[in-house]
Amino acid sequence: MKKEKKMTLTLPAEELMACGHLACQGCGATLAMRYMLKAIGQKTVLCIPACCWAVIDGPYPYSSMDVPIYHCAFETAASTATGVKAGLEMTGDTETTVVAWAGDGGTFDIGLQALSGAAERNEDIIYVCYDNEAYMNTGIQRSSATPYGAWTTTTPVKHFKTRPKKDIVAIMAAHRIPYIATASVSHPEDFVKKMKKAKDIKGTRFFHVYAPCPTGWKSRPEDTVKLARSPTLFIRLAGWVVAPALLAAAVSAARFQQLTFGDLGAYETVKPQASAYQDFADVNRLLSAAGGRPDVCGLKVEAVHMAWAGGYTYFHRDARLYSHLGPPRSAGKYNYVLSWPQAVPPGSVVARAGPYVLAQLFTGPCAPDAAFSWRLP
Ligand SMILES: Cc1ncc(C[n+]2csc(CCOP(=O)(O)OP(=O)(O)O)c2C)c(N)n1
Ligand code: SF4
Ligand SMILES: [Mg+2]
Repeated sequence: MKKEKKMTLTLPAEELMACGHLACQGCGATLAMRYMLKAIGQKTVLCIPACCWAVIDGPYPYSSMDVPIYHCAFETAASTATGVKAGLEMTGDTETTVVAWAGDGGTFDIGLQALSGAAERNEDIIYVCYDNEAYMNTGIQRSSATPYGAWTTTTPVKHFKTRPKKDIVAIMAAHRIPYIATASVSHPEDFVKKMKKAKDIKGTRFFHVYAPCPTGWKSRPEDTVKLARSPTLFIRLAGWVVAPALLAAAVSAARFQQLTFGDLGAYETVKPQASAYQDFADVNRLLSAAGGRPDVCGLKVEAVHMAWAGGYTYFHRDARLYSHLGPPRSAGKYNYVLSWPQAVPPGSVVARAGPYVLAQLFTGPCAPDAAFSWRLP
C-alpha cells in the first residue's frame, strides 16, 4: 500500500486577507501582506501611503482586508503611523500593533524623512517596505531601490540605471533601532518568524521585504516566488548581514559560487545542474570587453540568444546592440560581432572567453539604422 504523505501547516491558519483584492496576478506585495497579517493578527492598524497597496485592498465599503487601514499621503507613512499609535495610547489601547506599510518609492525616496524622524525618536511602530524596485503604481518609474543596470520607463534601455540600489538597511541600522529584518516572499516561514519576533519588541522595527512585481518586471505571474529566491537577493542578504552573522555570510558566499539552477528554482527543468553563478559569464565578459573598446559603433551577438546574455548591463555603451536576429554583416550596421572562432575572419579576434570570441569586422563608422529599436527584445 502506498504510504500517505503528511503535510504540516507551518504558517498560522488565520486569514486576514480575502480573495477578491485588486492586485495583478502573481503580485509579490500581496503575498507579503498576507504573510504579515498571519504573523501579527487582527489587532493591527495599517497606515498605507500612495503605492499599489493603496488600491489593492479595494474601494470603500468593499475591502479584501479584515483590519483597519488609514490611507495617507505618499510621504507620510511613518508620521501617520506615529500619530495613530499615539492616538490609540491616549484611549488606553497599548495592545494594537500599528504598521506603516509602504513601497520602495514611499520608503527609499519620498517617505525617508518621516521614516528617519520616527526611527530617531524610536516610535513604537513596525515599518514594512515591500520592495518591487520601482514606482509600479504609476507605470514603472525608477526609484532609488532600482538596481544598477535595470530597465524602467524612466531609465530606458539606452539610458539604463547607472547608480546602484540605495542600501536602506544600512541607513536604518545607522538609526540604532531595536530591530531590522530582511525577508522575501519566497520564504514565508522566515518572514512570519521574524514578524512574530518584531511584534513583541518595543520601538521602531523595520522590515525590508523583497516582493517581485510581474507587471513591472515583465515576468510571468507563476514565477514570482522563484524570482524572489533569486541570486541577486542572496548577494544582497550576504551584504547586509551585520557583525554576528558575518561568518555565516562568508560560508554562504562560498556556497553561492556552487549554486545550480536546480538549487534556485529557475530553469530547473531546462538545466538543473548548470551553474547559476557562471551562467553565460563568458558572453558577458566579452560584452564588457566590447564596451571598453573606443571604436565600437555596433555589436551583434551572434553566438547566443540575447535573452541569455546580460545585454547592456555588461556592454554599457551608447551603441547599437543587435541580437542574432539582427541585420546581416554585409549591411555594415555593426563593426563587432560576438561569435564563434570559426565564424569570423582570420586576424579579426580581439578577445576570447570560453568558446566565444569578440571580433572586429571593420573600424567604423557604422551605417545608420533608422529602424533600430532601443526597447528590450
Ligand atoms: C506626493 C505624491 N507624489 C506622487 C504621487 C504619485 N504616485 C502615487 S503611487 C506612486 C508610486 C509608488 O511607488 P512605490 O512606493 O514604490 O509603490 P508601488 O507602486 O511600487 O507599489 C506615485 C509616484 C502621489 N500620490 N503623491
Ligand atoms: S503593478 Fe506590481 S506591485 Fe502593483 S499590484 Fe501589480 S504586480 Fe503588484
Ligand atoms: Mg515600488
